Amino acid sequence: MANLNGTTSDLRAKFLAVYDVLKSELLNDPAFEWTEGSRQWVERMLDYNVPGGKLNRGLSVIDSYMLLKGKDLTEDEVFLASSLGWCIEWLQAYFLVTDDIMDNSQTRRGQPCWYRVPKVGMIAVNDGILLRNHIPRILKNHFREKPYYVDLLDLFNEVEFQTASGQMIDLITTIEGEKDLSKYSLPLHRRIVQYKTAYYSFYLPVACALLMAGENLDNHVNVKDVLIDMGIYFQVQDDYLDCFGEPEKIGKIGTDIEDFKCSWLVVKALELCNEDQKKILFEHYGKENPSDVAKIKALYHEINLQGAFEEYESKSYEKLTTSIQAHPNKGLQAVLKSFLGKIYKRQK
Ligand code: DMA
Ligand code: MG
Ligand code: MG
Ligand code: MG
Repeated sequence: MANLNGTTSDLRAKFLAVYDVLKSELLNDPAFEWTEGSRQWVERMLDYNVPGGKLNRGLSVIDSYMLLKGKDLTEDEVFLASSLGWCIEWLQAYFLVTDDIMDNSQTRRGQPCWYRVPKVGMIAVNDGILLRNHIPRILKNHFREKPYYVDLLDLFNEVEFQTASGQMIDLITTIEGEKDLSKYSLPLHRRIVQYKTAYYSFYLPVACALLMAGENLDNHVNVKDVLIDMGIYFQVQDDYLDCFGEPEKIGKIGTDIEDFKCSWLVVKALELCNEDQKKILFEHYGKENPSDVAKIKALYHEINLQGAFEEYESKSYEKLTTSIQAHPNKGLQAVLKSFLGKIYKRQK
């Protein structure tokens, strides 16, 4: 059985074994005439980009399905839940490969971003498209006969659309910010992170488990609302770690200040700064130069943004716990609690 804070090492091993099965099916997809070179490229690309993360999203499909069912899973059920978990990890890989290009990032998961690997470069764009195309291939191979197949396809399509739309507003907002930084606000930040992060990272794993359990997603809007709030809290942590996290722990070097991002930190800074401090913010935010970035970081320390974040973190935890306790279904309560336990005060 899984405990409240995650999956047992046994389930983790089973989950990882499913990756090898799915990969080998994709490398032998009969819809393409494979050559040694093309097979090697895709295998290296998958191994580099799909399995190296925390795997929280993928593992939580098995976790959630188990908590919803309330008893141990059959081998077949573990395989199916793992496959859906891997579809989410594939979706994540696709978004990260393209996100790193657009954000001009250096590292991801403790290694160079895929597009920075020699001989990869902009081939990474097509690799992203391939990663995205693998999802319906996996779903077709394993779920075609299931009564919930159409709902599954529809779910992945909808969540992908929401995420891509979130990425779009994350990027075009910086054009407005460059004109007038004071346009950045908490409601704007909330809208960006709800779409770019919350749907695919928090709602999608639980929605997959609900579909496997034969549930109609329309009956679970309140679970969705709590998960979206949790996803927003998760992305605020990501924004915080971009500046204050240790690259060795988070596996990536922050770029939000250079990229003029509407990060939670800059929004909060606009709230806390006096007029003189605001001038520094307006003058140095969004510049490539390390000395500009250093001035912004010094300002963040001066106004104690870390303290403001800690306050936000404990308030969010309280609010989320209250909404979880208000939930009528014990199985779903356990699912939500397990999610919150995994991310509260995370350092990576
Ligand atoms: C992440 O936003 C959102 C998606 C859909 C990848 P981000 O650029 O803040 O992520 P990271 O900090 O991991 O680059
Ligand atoms: Mg990024
Ligand atoms: Mg980004
Ligand atoms: Mg980030």
